[in-house]
Amino acid sequence: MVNVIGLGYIGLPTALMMSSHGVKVVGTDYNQDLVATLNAGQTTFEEDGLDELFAQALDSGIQFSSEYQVCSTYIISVPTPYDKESKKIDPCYVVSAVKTVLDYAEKDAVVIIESTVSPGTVDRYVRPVLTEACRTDINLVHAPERIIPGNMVHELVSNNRTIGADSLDVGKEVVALYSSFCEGEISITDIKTAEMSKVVENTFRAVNIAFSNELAKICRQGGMDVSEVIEIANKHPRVNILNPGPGVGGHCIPVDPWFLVGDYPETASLIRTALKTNESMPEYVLNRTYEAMRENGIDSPGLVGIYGLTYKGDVDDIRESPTMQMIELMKRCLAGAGVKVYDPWVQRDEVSCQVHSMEEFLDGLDVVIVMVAHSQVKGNPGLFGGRILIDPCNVLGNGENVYKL
Ligand code: SAJ
Repeated sequence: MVNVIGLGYIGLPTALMMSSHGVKVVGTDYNQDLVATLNAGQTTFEEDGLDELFAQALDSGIQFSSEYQVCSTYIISVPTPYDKESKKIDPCYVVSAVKTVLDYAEKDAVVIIESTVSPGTVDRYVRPVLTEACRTDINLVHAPERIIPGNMVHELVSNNRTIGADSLDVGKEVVALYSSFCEGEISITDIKTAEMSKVVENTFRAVNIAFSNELAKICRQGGMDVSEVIEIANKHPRVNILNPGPGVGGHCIPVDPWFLVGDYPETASLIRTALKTNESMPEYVLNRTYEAMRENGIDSPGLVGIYGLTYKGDVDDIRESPTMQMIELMKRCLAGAGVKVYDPWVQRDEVSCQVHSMEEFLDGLDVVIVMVAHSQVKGNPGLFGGRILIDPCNVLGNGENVYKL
């Protein structure tokens, strides 16, 4: 039996996937409301294919509880927040989950940490917990996830994976477990290499997005169309530039690379600069908006509409979203004046300037910033009834009233 600890964005789909592939699974979360929702037959967030997977897992007998289980395999997928000042990881949830697991774990149990952690976290914070509890029989493993919100269910099956373990035998045992559903290649390595490679994957993406954001600024200054430049450059067989945008959100790409900057402040200078470039984008977009307003004889700063609260298109997740960063900025610089937000994917109230229908949103607005590329807006500037549109995601297509980055 496998006890999955933490039933959030990663733990829940992983638990469901294992269960629907014949592994006996109990999912545990300390949030009793979440457990009650799952036990009432409902999933807790929207994701393509998740409801179908949930139904299969229920048929296969998955159980949900707020209690840890006595068993021989645990998967820990709890959050790993980071300290916004020091930029270092805060492993408190991982450490506390491991401590509790030790009260239940059978002898020689395998404890798999899926949560993203900075390189060295297991050695520094988790191993001492085992020593203190006299549980050096426990086999620690790091098996970082790689799935992308919006395509999680498919990627869980098809992505390659990494297993970091202290011994090849334990590594192979864990490979066998994940092979129950994973069709990708599974590499076995040591724990620190697994920790590092995960952080490096997200850092690679952050640095490359920063490159495209910097290109957008250069092209604007030099009077060139960045999308066209990138499109042409990408025809080179060894060039693959990502897309500039209004900033980088989500709980991974704007967060994980800071672990390296926090731990290697002198060395990680390129990474620091890249992160700062990405963080500068909401302000850049706002300035571009005010510029467009002035060009059109509209009061600047005046009332601005922001379409999209989530961190990317067609998800309901707002963690670290560029829109939230932009609203914070407007609060600081303009005392929060002049902003209205609407996101068809977010019905719950997240910010005070939020409205819940397109009609209410467009009422009284001259300018809309389309911060998120939800499918609804793709190639569809008409949705906004002729208003001036700022399109940092480059989704609307060309139009007289459409301003690109
Ligand atoms: N973005 C751009 N330009 C691009 C691509 C993305 O500005 O060309 C922005 C998006 O709009 C979004 C942010 O970056 O704000 C991140 O979005 P994403 O879709 O690239 O990635 P995430 O955060 O949803 O998921 C990432 C994935 N990591 C990589 O692609 C290396 C995923 O595989 C990881 O599992 C996940 O982080 C994680 O949990 O670490």
